[in-house]
Amino acid sequence: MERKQYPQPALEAAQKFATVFQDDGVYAGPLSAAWAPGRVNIIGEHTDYNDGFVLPLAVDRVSAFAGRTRQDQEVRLWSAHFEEYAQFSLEQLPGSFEQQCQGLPGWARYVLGVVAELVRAGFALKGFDAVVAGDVPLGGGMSSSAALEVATVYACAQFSGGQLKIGDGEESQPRPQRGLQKMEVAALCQRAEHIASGLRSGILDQAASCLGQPGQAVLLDCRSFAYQYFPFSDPEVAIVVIDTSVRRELASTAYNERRQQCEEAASLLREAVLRDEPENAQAREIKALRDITPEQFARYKDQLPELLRKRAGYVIAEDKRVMQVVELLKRNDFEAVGQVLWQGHAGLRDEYEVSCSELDALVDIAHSVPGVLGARMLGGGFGGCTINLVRQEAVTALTQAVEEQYPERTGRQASIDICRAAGGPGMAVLE
Ligand code: GAF
Repeated sequence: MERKQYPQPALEAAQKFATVFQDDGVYAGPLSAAWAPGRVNIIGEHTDYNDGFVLPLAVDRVSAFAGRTRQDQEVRLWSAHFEEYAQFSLEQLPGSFEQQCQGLPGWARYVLGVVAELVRAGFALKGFDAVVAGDVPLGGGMSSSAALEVATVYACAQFSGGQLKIGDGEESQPRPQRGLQKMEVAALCQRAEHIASGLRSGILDQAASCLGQPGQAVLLDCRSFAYQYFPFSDPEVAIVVIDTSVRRELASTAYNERRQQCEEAASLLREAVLRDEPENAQAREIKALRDITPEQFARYKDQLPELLRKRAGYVIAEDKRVMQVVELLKRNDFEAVGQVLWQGHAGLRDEYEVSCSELDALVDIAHSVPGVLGARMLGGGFGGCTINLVRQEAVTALTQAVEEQYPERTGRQASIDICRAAGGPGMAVLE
């Protein structure tokens, strides 16, 4: 196979391997690579942990491993980005997770988290040495951590000598023997994220990485895990991601608090509906904000404290926006999709309150540029990036506007990236 078809970070990691690891007779397999992409989310922010809908696509930026299987139970890693080693042992996992985590840098905790969850799920893994490289902006809202987690599963599959297989087909197809289907990979990585970072994240990022298809966005039901692809590759519309350069670890933000507020709002609304309509069988099934119809919300919202009313109002409207965008995509109506994006940002800023002045400045600037169809903050918020749908001929004008106005308004520099909907994870033997 031609090397050039592999993502650049996989090749970079492979090149570095021989310079950072010595072959002292411990290796038991060929030089191999595995990778997984980051994501952007078109619409459906903070709906995933409310059992709602999301519409992401995987991007052409990946996290990658290149390395060799070892004959023992050690995992030794070198991060090309941080230029540091990390090492842990498969022995006594998952029991030794907490203890082994202590000594590890943040990036390696995600790897250990995934490995611990794979061992917990019963897979007989093998030790390996690998270089980790990537081009997903770290902490920039394109899910670098989910890309690393999913790439870890594929690396473990590659280095496990057939002990862990990953299904390539639809979830409805039988899972491979000694293996996982793609959404099982996503769910396992979500659990790893929880234990490695303390973030009670939803399934969005890991699912988007696992399900990536070139030129397609994926509509995912975060409760049933059913998914469906929609083309998202109009040659006249660019997906422009603009990075505020503001970095905040989501675990240290109010992300978990938002999740808790949603759970509380859902439970109060359930009680209110049941009190009023004791015979309503649907009300007994209310488990999350996803189950509250906009009509029910309009009727019962005044029974919520103001803060919870704002939070729940945003989530219920955002779930509706996802379905709206899906309908608009079927008609290829990107103008109207853009309008929905502006509305999504207003909700995230004013009701859900997860934006920040830098994100708002970027969305404002984008709004003033003709040919920008829509923009909004991307991902968890509190920093990171915006996603902008932009007519190709307006990309230069947007770039100029951001370069001129953003530093003046915020004292920071933004970086601008054009992404396209790309494929999901992969693995390969390189020699
Ligand atoms: C972060 C989380 F990890 C996702 O699960 C999701 O909630 C997102 O924020 C907001 O939509 O990326």
